[in-house]
Formats: sequence, C-alpha cells, structure tokens
Amino acid sequence: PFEAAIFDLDGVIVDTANFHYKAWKRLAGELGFAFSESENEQLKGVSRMESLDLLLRCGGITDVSPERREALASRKNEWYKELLATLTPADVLPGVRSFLGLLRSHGIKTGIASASKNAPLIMDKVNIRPLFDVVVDGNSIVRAKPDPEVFLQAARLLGVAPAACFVFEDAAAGVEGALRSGMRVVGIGDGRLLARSHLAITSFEQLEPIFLMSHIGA
Ligand code: B16
Ligand code: MG
Repeated sequence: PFEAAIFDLDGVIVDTANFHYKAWKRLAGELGFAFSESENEQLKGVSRMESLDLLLRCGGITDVSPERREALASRKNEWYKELLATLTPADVLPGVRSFLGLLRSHGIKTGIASASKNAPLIMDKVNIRPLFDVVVDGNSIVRAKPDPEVFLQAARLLGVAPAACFVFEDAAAGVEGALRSGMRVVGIGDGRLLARSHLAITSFEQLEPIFLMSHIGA
C-alpha cells in the first residue's frame, strides 16, 4: 500500500524552474551565447555545479578554472535569489496545498526531496514547510539526481519502505533517480519529457479524484 508522498520542490511545488532558466540564460548572455528553453531541460533537477558544466558545454566554453567555475555559479545564484525574493505564498502551484491537505488527512506522510541548496529559503517564502513531515535538500545530500540518494534519505526519515512511496517530479533526472530508488513516480509537466514515469499529469488538480478513487474507493 501507498504510505508516503515525496515531492520535488522546483517545478513541482513552486515554479522556480522558470527562475533557474532566467538566471542561467542571463549568465549565458554575459558569456556571449544564447541558451534555449529546450537546452535548459537537461539542467532541471541537476545540481548547481553540474548545471553550470552543462551550460558551459552548450556555449562551447572549455578550460574553466575551479575558481572561475565557483564565481560563475555564485553569480548565477545571486540573480536566482533576486528572483526568489519576489516569491509569496500565492506562488505555490495550483492544487498543491489542497492535494497535500488531502494526503495528510488520509494519514499519508509527506516529504520534500530537492537538489536545491535554496530549498529552506523557498519553503519559507511560500510558507509551505508545515505541510511536510521531512525535508531533504541539496544541503544534506552528497550525490545529485539521478542518483537515488535524496529519495532514499527522505523515505528513511519518514520510516517508510521505498516501495510504499510515490514521488512527484518535473525533471527527467528526478524521475530517473526516483525509479532507481524503487519508488513509483508521477511526472508533472510535459509528458514527453517524463516518458519513464508511471503516470504523467499537468497539475495536481487532476490528481485528487484519482487519489480518492484508488485510495478510498470513493
Ligand atoms: P540550487 P529540485 C533543483 O531543484 C533544480 O531543479 C535544478 O535546476 C537546480 O540546479 C538544483 O535544484 C540546485 O539548485 O542552485 O538552488 O542549489 O527540482 O530538485 O527541487
Ligand atoms: Mg524539479
């Protein structure tokens, strides 16, 4: 049976995936190359430094010193944080609060599994922390998605076996990591990008009737 729901943060709870794209695009612009939304797709769910390496590869930039890499990544993060400063509780994506409330009212445990080091800041800005039993983010993991570490750590903290967890993810790397951890995966967003998920939806509003039908036979 299904005992816990584990959520990615960026692009699932709040649309910060778009902020990441804006900040990376700005960095690419400064470095003198264009960066498209489809190129950005491979950065989703991936750690900050790996994202930078992918971006530099798109621009054909090689031989960057470790100091320069750090400087570029923190530059991007400063722009990203300027965008985060505009977040309010109204920016939680449609249906999310209501779906979390429904899960909790049925005794399902809830967790966050995010690659982001900014996760605590984001969760405070949109005031969503009280709806989660555990939070695992980029500050507490060693290996980034598609490694299963972040999902397995969330399940362990929740005290639930991976096979009894559902994961909600918007990125291919995250879907892959969740599958490797032995969990079931619901993809949020473009179904083609999430071809490996067990079910693909565009919004949590679609999920409430499905949950009620399967969980309580209503
Ligand atoms: P930060 P998620 C991920 O968060 C983002 O999808 C990814 O684009 C980002 O590079 C990564 O967090 C690291 O974020 O720079 O804030 O530490 O989708 O796993 O919640
Ligand atoms: Mg995401």
